Amino acid sequence: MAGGGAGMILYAVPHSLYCAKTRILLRAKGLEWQECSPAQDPAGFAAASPFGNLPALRHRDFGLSDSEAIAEYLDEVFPVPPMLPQTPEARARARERGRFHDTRLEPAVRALFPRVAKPDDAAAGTAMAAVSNRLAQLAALLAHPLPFGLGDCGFAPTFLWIDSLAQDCGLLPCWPDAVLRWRGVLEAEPAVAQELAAYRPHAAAWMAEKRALRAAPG
Ligand SMILES: N[C@@H](CCC(=O)N[C@@H](CS)C(=O)NCC(=O)O)C(=O)O
Repeated sequence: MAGGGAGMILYAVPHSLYCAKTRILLRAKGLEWQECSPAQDPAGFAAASPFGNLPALRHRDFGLSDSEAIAEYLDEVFPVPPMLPQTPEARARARERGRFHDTRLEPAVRALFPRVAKPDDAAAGTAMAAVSNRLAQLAALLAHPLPFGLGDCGFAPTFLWIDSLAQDCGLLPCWPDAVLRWRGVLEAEPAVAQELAAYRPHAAAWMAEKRALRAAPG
């Protein structure tokens, strides 16, 4: 099996962006994995993720959840290619970028998800302004250049959601030039391009499912 990964199970659901984030790391590492939904293996999922978080991983007899913890684990167990840079400062920057994604940008985007089934122009406007604010902060973080790695994996799926949600609510966020340039480089990474190609139809299916819940115009 190229690059290893024997006995690797990823607990995931198709539309989850954190699961897409973890698959980008698996792809970048050249690892193979089997995918399993929590419903297919509730006991295995509960053992790997006692607090119900997706993604979760089982590697042989070791279970773990949270995309960042999984990424750090995989980078230690399968060190080639490395997904963290060489120096302590650059490694800290990469982690800072990854945490910014998980704790700042993605939660701002997540606030728009309920608006697909239940449109609300004022709430969408407030949420999209918060996304623009986070994108401006990301532009500042990008002033620290880093090789593609662990801290970057969440951004491409989140950018995909920003596009879908913006199209849905008719409000565009403000994309700083530095973020747009970096997005182009990021999406040209083979692991990212492969995952986006696989993930895009699942995100679109989720959008269609939620849009179908909208009350018919009376
Ligand atoms: N910080 C977590 C966030 C993951 C997350 O929000 N996952 C969602 C699916 S995309 C989830 O598990 N939701 C169900 C739950 O938290 O109980 C990570 O990086 O794994």
